[in-house]
Amino acid sequence: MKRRLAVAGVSLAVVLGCGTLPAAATDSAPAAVTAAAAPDVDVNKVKAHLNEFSAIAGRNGGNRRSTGQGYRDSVAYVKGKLQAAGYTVTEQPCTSGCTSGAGPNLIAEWPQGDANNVYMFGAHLDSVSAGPGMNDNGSGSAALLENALTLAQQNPTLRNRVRFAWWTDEEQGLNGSDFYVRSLSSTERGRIKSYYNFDMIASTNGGYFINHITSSAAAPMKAYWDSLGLQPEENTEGAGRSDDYPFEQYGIPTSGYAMGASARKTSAQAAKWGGTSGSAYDPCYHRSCDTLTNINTTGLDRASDGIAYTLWQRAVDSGTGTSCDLTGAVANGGFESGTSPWTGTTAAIGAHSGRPAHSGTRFAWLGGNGTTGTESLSQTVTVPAGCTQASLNYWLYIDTSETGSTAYDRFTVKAGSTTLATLSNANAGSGYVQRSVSLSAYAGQTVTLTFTATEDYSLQTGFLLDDVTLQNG
Ligand code: DTR
Ligand code: ZN
Ligand code: ZN
Repeated sequence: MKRRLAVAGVSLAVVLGCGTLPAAATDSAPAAVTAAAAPDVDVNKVKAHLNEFSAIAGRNGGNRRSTGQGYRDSVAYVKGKLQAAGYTVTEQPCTSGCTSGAGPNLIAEWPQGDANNVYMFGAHLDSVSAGPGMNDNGSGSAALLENALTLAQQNPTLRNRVRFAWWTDEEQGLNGSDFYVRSLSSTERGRIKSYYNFDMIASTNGGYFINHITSSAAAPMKAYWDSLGLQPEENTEGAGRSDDYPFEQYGIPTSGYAMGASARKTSAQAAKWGGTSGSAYDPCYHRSCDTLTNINTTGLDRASDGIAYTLWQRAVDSGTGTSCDLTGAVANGGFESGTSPWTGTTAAIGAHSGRPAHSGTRFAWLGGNGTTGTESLSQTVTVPAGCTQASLNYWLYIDTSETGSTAYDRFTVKAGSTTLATLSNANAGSGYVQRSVSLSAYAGQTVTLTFTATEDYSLQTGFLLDDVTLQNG
């Protein structure tokens, strides 16, 4: 049970954009120049990179583990290809948290587009010691490399910045990517609008899995696989187990493709995707048989093309000349600097004993009174016209004394009078969870965002809100 608030009802209003209609909604505007279509990524070229990784493992004791020469040779191969294509490439030694002797991360950025809006695409380049790691994770590494080379070759005008990463020491605990994210300043982290991960994208008995499939970051990944009729599912098996996790923990929206590891295909999945139900998605997961024959070429092709689709959607100039900068669109979203400009139940904002903030020391504690009432916080925000992928991200800790799955106490997120999300005591957990709703429909508009907690007469549910931001993607 929390403290009682003196003031009931806080609402948050956000104003989006500058009042212009999107081009599609007007017939008086000249036809927008549409973005160049995403290219087809040649799966044979992706497989040629896999052949190189296989040969490298063959020369180095049969693996590409992070501490071995097979890993360092893999780095040299990827780096050489990227540099020849015109990339600025950085080897980042992992100086803390990595296994002793692990080789570096490799980071490559295409030097075009808005450096304040970075879309990152990453894959781990190390294998386990047991084998050459062709599906895990030659597949993601090779698909990413061929995408980077295709981008350089096509050289479209970029609206946003594209950065690629090949991570070290993933197999020992996501160490290379964790080091990278920890090493960034908060300003640099804030520039990364989404991170896309590719780990095991050619499993021979695989499925079509997408990380955070309903998020706005995942939208282009899902749209591409939907267009192929693949009926993708959430990547539950891989949740928290690959290099997207450190980014997620810092509040950066993440998604990615995967085809699965040691978990077994269900009969429903075999019915829609083919393959063998009751068998592992990758029967050679972490084994010596994860060789060139352990590659699903069809899956690899579909993932490679979906990466290109996503990259083009996120970064290639749409030709409309509009840009999107959402920096500071939500003011005081972390509640660290007083209550302004929030309106409503501003007494909910503060450092409260007994419950933590998600970051910093202050947060908004809505509800939690165990008595009938409504509390809300509002702020008005503007979504610039160029922000056609805007999402409202927030961290919410639902803490309840209710039991069971009946919704008694509710939390809503509204834009104007439209309810974008409804949660309740039935969604309670043991800590903060990042949630997001799309505000893409509000590009070019000003809108009031309102977070509201409504409780019934007994058994408290507290809705702890922190780190509210607007992001592109
Ligand atoms: N990071 C993977 C672990 C993993 C486990 N399940 C999945 C499913 C989909 C992708 C990855 C994973 C590894 O490198 O072993
Ligand atoms: Zn992996
Ligand atoms: Zn692995």
